[in-house]
Amino acid sequence: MMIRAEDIDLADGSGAPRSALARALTLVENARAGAAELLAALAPRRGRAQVVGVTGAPGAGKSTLINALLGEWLRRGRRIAVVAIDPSSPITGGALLGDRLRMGEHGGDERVFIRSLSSRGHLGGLSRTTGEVVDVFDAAGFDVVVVETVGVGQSEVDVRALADTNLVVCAPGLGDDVQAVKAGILETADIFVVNKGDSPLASRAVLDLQQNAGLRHDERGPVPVLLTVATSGEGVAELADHIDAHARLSGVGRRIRAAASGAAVATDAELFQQVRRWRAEGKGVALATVVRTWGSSPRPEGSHLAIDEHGAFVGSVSGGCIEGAVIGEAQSVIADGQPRVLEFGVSDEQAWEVGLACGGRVQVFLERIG
Ligand SMILES: Nc1nc2c(ncn2[C@@H]2O[C@H](COP(=O)(O)OP(=O)(O)OP(=O)(O)O)[C@@H](O)[C@H]2O)c(=O)[nH]1
Ligand SMILES: [Mg+2]
Repeated sequence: MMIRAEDIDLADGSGAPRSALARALTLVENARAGAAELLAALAPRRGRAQVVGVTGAPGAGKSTLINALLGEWLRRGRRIAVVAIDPSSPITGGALLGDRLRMGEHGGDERVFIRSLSSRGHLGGLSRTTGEVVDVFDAAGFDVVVVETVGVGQSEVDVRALADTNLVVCAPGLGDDVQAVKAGILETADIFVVNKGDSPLASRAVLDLQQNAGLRHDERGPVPVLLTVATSGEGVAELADHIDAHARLSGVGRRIRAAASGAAVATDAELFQQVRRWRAEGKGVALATVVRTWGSSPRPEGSHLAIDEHGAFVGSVSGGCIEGAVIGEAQSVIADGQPRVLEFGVSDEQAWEVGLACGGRVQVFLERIG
C-alpha cells in the first residue's frame, strides 16, 4: 500500500500515525519501491528537528542516558524519536533487545518513537539509510531525533555529518575513552558526558577531560564536560539544558544545509593546525586530497581530509559518503608508507555501498606525511 507524506504528520491531529510511520520507516530503511518518492515529498518539511548524536564506547551508558533524557524532554513537552544503531550481528539481535529494555520506560509514550537499525556492515558504521530515517522523523514532526552509535573506529564519521549536536559519552574506568578524546574526538564533540558519576573514578575522569577539552582553541571554545548518573537521572536536566543551548547557538538541520551547500567541515588552516598537533604528539598522519572529479562529486579538487593513525580525522573529501573507506585506507598508508590513489564512482560496487552521489566520480590521492 502506498504511504503518502500526509499520512505521517504528527501535527495534523488526525489520530495516531504510528503505524503509518512504522511502515514509512521500513520502506525507507530497505530502499523499497516508493521510498524515493516519499522522501522527496517529505523533504520540504525537514529542518525543524534537532538531531542529537550520542556516541561512546560499548557499555558507557548511552542507552540508559537516552532513557533518562527522554524523561526530561517529555517533561519539557518535546516529541522525541530515537534511532539506535545496532553494532552487533543482525542475526543475534541481542543488542537490539537490550536497547529496547533500557529505553523501554518511555517507549509506550505517544510522543516517543524508538527504532533500532542494523548497521549491516556498512562502511562508516551507520546504516546507509540512517540519514533518510532521520529525515522521516524530522518531517513527521519530532522535535528531537537522537542517533545512538558506538563511537569506536569510524562510526562517528557519519554521525558528525548527520547530527546538529554531538554528545560523546565516557564512563570512568573504561580507560580508552580519554585516549579516544586525545585522538581527536575533540574535533567532533559538542558536549562530553562523563556517565556513571556514582563511580569513585568519575571526578578524576572529569578533570582529565576538562584538561583535554580546554585544548580546543577554535571559535567554539572549550567543550563542556558534564557529569551524569544515568541510572538515577542525576545531572540529566543540566545536560538537557546544554543540548538546548547548543541548538540555540549552532542551529539545527546541519545535514540538510551541508548537502545543499557542499560546505567544507574545516578550513585548510584548521586542518593543518590539527595535523601539526598530531605530529607534535608523535602520531602517524596521512593526507587525502581530491585530485580529480567527474560529474557530481560532492567536493572539489584540492579538498583535503587528514587522518591520524587511530582513525581520527579532520576535513572532508566527500559529502560524508566515502570518508569511511578513505579513513580505513589511510591507516594502511600510515602503516606501510606507500602512497596510493583511490577512485570512487557510481559504477563501482564499493561506491554503491558508500552511497556516492549518482553520476559522481572522484579520485583521491593518499600519502603519509611526516
Ligand atoms: N552505576 C551506573 N551504572 C550505569 C549508569 N548508566 C548505565 N549504567 C549501566 O551500564 C550498563 C550499560 O548501559 P547501556 O546504557 O546499555 O550502555 P550503552 O553505552 O548503551 O551500551 P551499548 O549500546 O552496548 O554500546 C547497564 O548495565 C546500565 O545499567 C550509571 O550512571 N551508573
Ligand atoms: Mg546502547
